[in-house]
Amino acid sequence: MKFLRKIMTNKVIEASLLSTENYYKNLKKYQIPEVAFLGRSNSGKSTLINRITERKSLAKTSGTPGKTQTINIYNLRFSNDSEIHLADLPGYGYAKLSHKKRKTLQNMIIDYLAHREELVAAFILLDCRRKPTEDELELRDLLFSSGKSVSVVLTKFDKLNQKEKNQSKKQAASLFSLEPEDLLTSDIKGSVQTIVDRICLFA
Ligand SMILES: Nc1nc2c(ncn2[C@@H]2O[C@H](COP(=O)(O)OP(=O)(O)OP(=O)(O)O)[C@@H](O)[C@H]2O)c(=O)[nH]1
Ligand SMILES: [Mg+2]
Repeated sequence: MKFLRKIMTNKVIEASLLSTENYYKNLKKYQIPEVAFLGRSNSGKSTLINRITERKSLAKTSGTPGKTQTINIYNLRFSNDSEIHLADLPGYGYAKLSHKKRKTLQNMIIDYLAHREELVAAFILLDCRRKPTEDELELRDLLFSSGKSVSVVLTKFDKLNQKEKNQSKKQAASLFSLEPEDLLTSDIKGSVQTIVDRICLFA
């Protein structure tokens, strides 16, 4: 059983930044499937990219929201030799940016979701400590109407006790019409293998 689990477990063996653009139309077209990390600013998108690729600073992270302001596409190769592109997107709706900048970033995400043909699956990252905002619900609706596969990742799970973890899962499951066991979780140190395996499904 242990052996079986081992051969079914995928690892990212190569990861590199492929392109950085501020408009979806400037993104090159590829024959490789793409998955995207979305969510509000500071939800932990760039941090999770570093975790799953086991790189310290492949994606730039910051304690201050609004760090990622471009679409950054990474190329990942797995131990089973499959390949996928992973897009790190800016935060959706960060109130402290100027109205103009916020609109520009929101439109960048809306256009990307509507037109990126390579996109096969979206991962929405939710900070498990926070009640979902209007912006996050708007993003959820955009994802649902994109027709792509949607996975939910509750981030910063290390910040909650067991009771809060259960409550947070229940709340997110109901918002996304999922069962609590369908949700993915991540924390600063624990394993992110289930997330790697979920991404690998689309490669
Ligand atoms: N404790 C804890 N902190 C986390 C976790 N994930 C991210 N953080 C912290 O949250 C902050 C924001 O992380 P980022 O990865 O930059 O967030 P982002 O979603 O890429 O933010 P934007 O680029 O602004 O959209 C950083 O200070 C991270 O160290 C986690 O699982 N646990
Ligand atoms: Mg970021």
